[in-house]
Amino acid sequence: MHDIGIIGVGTMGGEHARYLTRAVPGARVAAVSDLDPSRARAIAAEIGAAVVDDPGRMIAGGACDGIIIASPDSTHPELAAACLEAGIPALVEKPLATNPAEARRVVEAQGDRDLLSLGFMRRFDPHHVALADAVAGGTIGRPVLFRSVHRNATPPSNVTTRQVVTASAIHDIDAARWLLGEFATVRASGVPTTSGEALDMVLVEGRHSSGALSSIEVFVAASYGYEVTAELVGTAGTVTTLGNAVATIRAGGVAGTPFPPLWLGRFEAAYVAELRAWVSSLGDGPRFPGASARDALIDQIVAEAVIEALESGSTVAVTT
Ligand code: ISE
Repeated sequence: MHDIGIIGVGTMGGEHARYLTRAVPGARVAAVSDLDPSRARAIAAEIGAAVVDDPGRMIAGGACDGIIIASPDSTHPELAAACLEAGIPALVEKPLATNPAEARRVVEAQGDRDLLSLGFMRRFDPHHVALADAVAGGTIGRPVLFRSVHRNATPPSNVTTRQVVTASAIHDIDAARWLLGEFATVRASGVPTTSGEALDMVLVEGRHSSGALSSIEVFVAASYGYEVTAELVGTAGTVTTLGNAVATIRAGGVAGTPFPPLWLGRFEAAYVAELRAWVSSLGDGPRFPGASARDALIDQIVAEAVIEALESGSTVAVTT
């Protein structure tokens, strides 16, 4: 049984605590920490864990076999570095950092150790795995286009264009790299659709080193619900993810399928699979099959190129 500590038990960290408690054999949440002590106490009481006020003490205390970092994005590099210092494995929620320089410092501090795993859960999403399987099986021929649609119902309060890219679009960037290989260049454009100045609707066009293309739409103020779909177009066919509805509702003269308000409703299976794979990797277990810290660094570099492309209106080369 592995004892896990969770730093940050807000929306994402709180769900990780519940997933670990009810759906991940071989692990239990031993301790939680949060900047809001009442939030930490509430989740601790719900799942039966201890509250540790100081995340540094949780990391260095030696009582946990692994740490999940689900605190605000800006805290990820420092906490990941603390886990490296303590030699304790960590599952770091994306992104690793909010800029490439900070991400690079963490990757360099890790060296050739394999302590950090990154929470790009689409690599465990059954829908996206079906796309990867089609490529691996040669079903669609040579993949030439990845198309991703990523819509949030409402943006985080005071969202910035940088956050739209580094906190949201970075998922699609990682999925595109995972499916088609490295980016060579990106172009991007965007529009503000709400009262703020942030470009909350962003379109990214990527060209990969293989010659394949990516087309990514990220719209964080879509209003109607949370929706993520993806498609791979190949020389012999296409593979497209299906919606995650389990039924069509007919009422009031219309028929439709409900959309979840948040990403948790769409990606629960992905998160549980990701947590099971990470817990299995602890101790003498097999290597975590998901994204590595180096993947997260390259994702961050591509995200920075997208931000530069949005600002300049030019095609930006991706140099890793
Ligand atoms: C959020 O942090 C996530 O990781 C979700 O998967 C993503 O869809 C959302 O845009 C982010 O804000």
